[in-house]
Amino acid sequence: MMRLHCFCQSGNSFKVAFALRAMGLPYESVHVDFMHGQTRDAAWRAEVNEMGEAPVLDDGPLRLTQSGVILTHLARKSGRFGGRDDNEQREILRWLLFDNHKFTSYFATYRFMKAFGPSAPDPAVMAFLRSRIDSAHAIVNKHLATRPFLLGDEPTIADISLSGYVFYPVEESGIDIAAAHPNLGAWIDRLRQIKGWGDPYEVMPGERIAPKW
Ligand SMILES: N[C@@H](CCC(=O)N[C@@H](CS)C(=O)NCC(=O)O)C(=O)O
Repeated sequence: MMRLHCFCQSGNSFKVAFALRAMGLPYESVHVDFMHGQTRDAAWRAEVNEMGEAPVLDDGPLRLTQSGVILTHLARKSGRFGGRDDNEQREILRWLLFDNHKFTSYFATYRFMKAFGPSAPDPAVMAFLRSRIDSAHAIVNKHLATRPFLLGDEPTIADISLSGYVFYPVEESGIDIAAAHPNLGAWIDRLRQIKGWGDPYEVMPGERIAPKW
């Protein structure tokens, strides 16, 4: 049985949980106590992930980190959501890189600082992040104006990757993605229809925390 090291606030982990469920691959969750510093612990880094991050997926002898690597592994393993040919696989990689650099990363940082950070966030930092988020969202919104999913008619792990944080409550980030970007809103609704989709707080372990700032 595969083991997913994750916690419920982690959209990067949700990408993997969503993929496993959509692909029909059985797995068990291992809670990472991120909120109490487990990923900063030297022993955890030595044993589980030197990069100090969730998600981590154990698949037999393989211990995989980086959601993009894990999603690619799962698509190959299941034969699903991985693109039909070399061109589609390159296109998926292009979106995974864009997601990790711009679409997920700025939003995840903004949301974490606003909802779960140890002190009230610096407005100048938040304004910078917000401009980067709005720009990334606008790019994907434009792309989705002419197709239901990133590569066309069918969802792939590119969609699953970009969707890591879009299902969390608006009050955590204060950013209503669907209201600002209707094509993203319609895409989010389509992703919710995929068999296996579940709310991040229901499919991953850990204690739910009310947004702080
Ligand atoms: N690019 C990584 C990002 C993973 C990541 O940033 N995970 C967060 C939790 S959602 C984390 O563990 N952050 C720890 C840190 O930044 O120190 C991936 O896609 O797996």
